[in-house]
Amino acid sequence: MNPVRTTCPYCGVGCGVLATPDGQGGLTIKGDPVHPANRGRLCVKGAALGETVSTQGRLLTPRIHGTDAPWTQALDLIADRFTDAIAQHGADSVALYVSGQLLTEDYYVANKLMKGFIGSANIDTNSRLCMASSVAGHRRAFGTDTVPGLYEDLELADLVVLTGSNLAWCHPVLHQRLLAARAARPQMKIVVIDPRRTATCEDADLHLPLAPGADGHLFNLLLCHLHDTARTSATFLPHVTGLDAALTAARASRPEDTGLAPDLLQQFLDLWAATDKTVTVYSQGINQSDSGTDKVNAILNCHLATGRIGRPGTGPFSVTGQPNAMGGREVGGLANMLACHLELENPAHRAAVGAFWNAPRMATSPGLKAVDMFRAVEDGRIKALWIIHTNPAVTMPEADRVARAIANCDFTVVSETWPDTDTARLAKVLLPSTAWGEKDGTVTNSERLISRQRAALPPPGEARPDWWQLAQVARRMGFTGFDWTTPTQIFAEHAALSGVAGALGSDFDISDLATADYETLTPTLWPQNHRQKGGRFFATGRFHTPSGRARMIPVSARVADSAPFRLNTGRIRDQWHTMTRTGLAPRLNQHLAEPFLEIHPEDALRLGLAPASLAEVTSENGTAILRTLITPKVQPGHPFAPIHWTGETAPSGRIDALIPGLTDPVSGQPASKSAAVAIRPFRADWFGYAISAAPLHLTCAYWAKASIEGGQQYELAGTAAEDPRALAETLFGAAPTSELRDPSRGIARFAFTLGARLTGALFIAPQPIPLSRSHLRAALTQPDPAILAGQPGADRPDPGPTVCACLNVGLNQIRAAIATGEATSVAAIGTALGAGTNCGSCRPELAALLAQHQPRIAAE
Ligand SMILES: Nc1nc2c(c(=O)[nH]1)N[C@H]1C(S)=C(S)[C@@H](COP(=O)(O)OP(=O)(O)OC[C@H]3O[C@@H](n4cnc5c(=O)[nH]c(N)nc54)[C@H](O)[C@@H]3O)O[C@H]1N2
Ligand SMILES: Nc1nc2c(c(=O)[nH]1)N[C@H]1C(S)=C(S)[C@@H](COP(=O)(O)OP(=O)(O)OC[C@H]3O[C@@H](n4cnc5c(=O)[nH]c(N)nc54)[C@H](O)[C@@H]3O)O[C@H]1N2
Ligand code: SF4
Ligand SMILES: [Mo]
Repeated sequence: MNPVRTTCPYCGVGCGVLATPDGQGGLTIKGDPVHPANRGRLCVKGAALGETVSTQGRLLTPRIHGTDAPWTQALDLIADRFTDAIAQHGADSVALYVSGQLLTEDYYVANKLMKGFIGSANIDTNSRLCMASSVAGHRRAFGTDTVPGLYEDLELADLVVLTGSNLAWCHPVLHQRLLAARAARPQMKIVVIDPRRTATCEDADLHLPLAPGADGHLFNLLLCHLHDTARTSATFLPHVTGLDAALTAARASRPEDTGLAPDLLQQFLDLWAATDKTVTVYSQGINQSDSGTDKVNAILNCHLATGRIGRPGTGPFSVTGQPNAMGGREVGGLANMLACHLELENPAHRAAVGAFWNAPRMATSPGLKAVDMFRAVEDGRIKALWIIHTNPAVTMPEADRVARAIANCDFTVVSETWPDTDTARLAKVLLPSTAWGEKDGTVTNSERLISRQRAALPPPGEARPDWWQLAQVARRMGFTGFDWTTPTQIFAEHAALSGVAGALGSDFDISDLATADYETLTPTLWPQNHRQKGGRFFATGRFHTPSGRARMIPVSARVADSAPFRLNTGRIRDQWHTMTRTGLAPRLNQHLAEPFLEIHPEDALRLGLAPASLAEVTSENGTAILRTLITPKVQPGHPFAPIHWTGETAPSGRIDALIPGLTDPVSGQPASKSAAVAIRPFRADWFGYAISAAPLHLTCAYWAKASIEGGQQYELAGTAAEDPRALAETLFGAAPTSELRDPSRGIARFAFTLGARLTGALFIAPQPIPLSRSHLRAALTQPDPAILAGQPGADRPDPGPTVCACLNVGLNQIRAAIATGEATSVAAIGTALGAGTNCGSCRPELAALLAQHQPRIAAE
């Protein structure tokens, strides 16, 4: 079969993918060699896409109160309930909560329905948790939400500063492009600013472990330094207002506020000042803060003062997280935006969009932002809520409270691909959506490149696209203008509206694409109109403010008050958010398969936390139990935990249960990286590890599940003393076929077989189970008669924890190759073992392993 040219559904790099149906419902995946974002590269998540498209367990029919129902009945019910709520309680009593993972066409329909026809702006999106501070910062400085530069600028720069971005894990292909550019031009420098030592630091020339939250201080000090050393741009400053006020505010920041060693700070200031071709890349370490917008503007101030914007190799660069975070901004999917970068509160803009849509009831004021929206759900102001393509019961701050609010809402609709997500389980009506690989549309990546997603598989069951669901409900509510039969028609309408916006001065004008051939559309940079086709913005110094000049913003930098512990949160390399897709691929579960807490050795010692034990983390919002990972990579007082675990995969590992609903006053974005928490050892009576071909039903205090080849694995711990054999029988519903007990040490091990095939095994001990997971995990597919010994036989060396997920190479194998001198570089590890030679996502870890051994290699 011919490959279908499409785009990866994960991060904002927006890599082109060639997906070839294998004729059995699956897909073979390759990087698209001609896509400009990746030129054939894929990271491990993209490469594993073929392992996530199975329709087993998918939501395949609409459900009303848990019972399958025909589409007509579900759609009529939604239209009736929304119409009733609006009639009785007004337009603001209904809300849509959508996602930066929607396609532009889906997003366009959702926004048109709410803002033009229902007449409320109560549509907000998970981008509020993600990009809102960047949007607000751009609008304050440029007068519009415009990303000025291109990916190419990271390659053309002489200095790339990454702040609050773990690019190696979160935008891996862009990171690889950056490293390849530096390899070709070694004078290029990479600086990472992150309180934590991340995988991205392994390849950096300089790592600034700043005090958490102190970016505002750092960039304020930089602004003062640029001014004091006469590095500001005499030619660009006439295009900028507010320098003096910004400087006055910046003078309040002191070097000690950054927490950086004075010489390190000076090195950074001098390097930035001396390097014209500088790009500053930023992401959630900047945005997710209660001063996120100020942090963004502190960065933009430095680029504006030096005119380092819009020219090749220069500029601030907000890397977007989700595949269509940018498309959502373009259609106006945030509660305080209109469409095509027009302003909701501008009467001329509203009139133009209203006329174009032939809209009966244009929203006139901003709607509720995510945190406030769910508070309004909680207190009953929102009577009907429709959640599409996002899992807020897991990912919103104060997640327990949000989950309760959704459960108690009069009427909740969830459009999903899976029936059992934490949010889907709370819905009154569940609508089955087509998934990636089955649907058609467009997405815009971080550099404004519009790419097609194309269907390679037929829609399973009765699954329908998200745009279709929205349009059907709109029609049933009596609205006109929702008659599209294909996403092509929606895109053409969106592109035509952008022409109206362009005439009003909007930067987002893709009117040339209104008549383009959608089927064959190749990746295209916006804008696309008679004035500008692609390229960069702002080099000429013309901005979208009333004066035409950019605004520098005075930033009074502040950091969160001290607390015993401030919890930092974020992502791991091989998982995507709540793991509903990546969690299905066994190879993506090999790297880190359990919720964990990275904590500094001093803190662990003080708290009495042993390695690999469990820690109980509590905030005023909730509690989590996490595996302790003791590491000097985090600062004392600032532990880190990943966000990916859910009620389905590890109910006590839901991190957002801990995060308060504290938001940035300008953008409304939650401060997700600095929750005040208390930590103590979790006193477990027993620990366990299980593998099982069939899913297990667990009730113990702690469990974490991950899919593996042939079944699943479980980490377990309990607080009530249990008879191990009774526990084994309850869990597996059968008597074990063999067992191994050592009562004096409290150790009990059980195996379950069906004929000659191992169907499960359970290991119980009073301490964390020290056995090799990679060895035990393999037993479901590779028979091992000595499984209960827990150790590989002499003929079967233990590869250790997986480092390279693509080629399945373990830590022990890599360490051995380094120790024997077989491998002295990342490339040599690749030659010897294959590790790092496919997607390259693990190369930073290989470099770190080499660095650990380097002194010894040098000494020998
Ligand atoms: N593997 C993977 N990749 C992803 C995703 C995923 O789920 N998995 N999600 C995608 C999405 S939606 C997003 S938004 C992006 C996010 O991409 P990133 O923003 O790169 O990822 P995070 O891990 O959230 O946070 C980045 C870093 O900010 C640091 N940080 C915390 N506080 C501060 C601070 O005060 N200052 C500074 N300078 N740094 C700080 C953290 O230590 C962390 O290393 O990733 C995208 N890519
Ligand atoms: N503490 C803390 N919290 C955070 C963050 C953090 O760094 N720290 N990061 C925040 C950020 S940046 C983000 S972007 C959010 C992400 O948070 P979410 O968007 O809530 O997480 P996802 O798991 O991506 O949720 C997407 C859902 O859509 C479903 N789905 C998949 N395909 C389709 C489809 O085609 N149609 C429909 N209708 N549904 C589909 C998936 O099964 C899944 O349940 O989390 C935020 N929360
Ligand atoms: S870097 Fe990885 S996750 Fe991001 S778009 Fe490319 S393949 Fe997908
Ligand atoms: Mo995000």
